[in-house]
Amino acid sequence: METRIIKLCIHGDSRGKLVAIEQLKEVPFEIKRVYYIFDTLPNVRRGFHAHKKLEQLLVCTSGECKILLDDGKTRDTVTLNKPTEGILVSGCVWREMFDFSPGAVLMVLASDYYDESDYIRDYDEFLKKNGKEEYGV
Ligand code: T46
Repeated sequence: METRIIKLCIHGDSRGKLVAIEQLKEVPFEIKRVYYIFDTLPNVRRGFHAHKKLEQLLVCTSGECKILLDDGKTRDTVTLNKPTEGILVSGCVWREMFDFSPGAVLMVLASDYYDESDYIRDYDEFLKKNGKEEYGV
């Protein structure tokens, strides 16, 4: 699975805390796009796709949410609930986001501009591309 947790450094003083993320430093790619997901209801599940090339760092800057990551062979669920920790997702990994707490904000730094042709939104197509057999999902 081409994913890993990235710990982000806190610059704190008596006024509060600050986290900085720079391209090719905390993230191993050039940042072309930033988006964030908020006001997602607790019973909503989003995502349901993989990317062909895009690399992303996902940080839950406020509240909590869960991310299911599936490379066609193994499935992991990661809980994001710290503004100082993100999950780096590279390679063709199926993702679903769910269990958003009230007020959760999921910020995503992406290596490229939005491009619908980079999405694989069909799970069978994803498994075929990864050369894996479906395994009872
Ligand atoms: C991902 C997960 C973590 C844009 O117009 N520009 C954008 O940059 C993005 C990300 C989305 N959109 C439009 C496309 C749809 O009409 O916003 C709408 C919602 O997008 P989507 O259904 O793809 O959202 P999620 O939450 O299922 O997935 C998003 C990202 O699309 C995806 O790359 O990895 O968050």
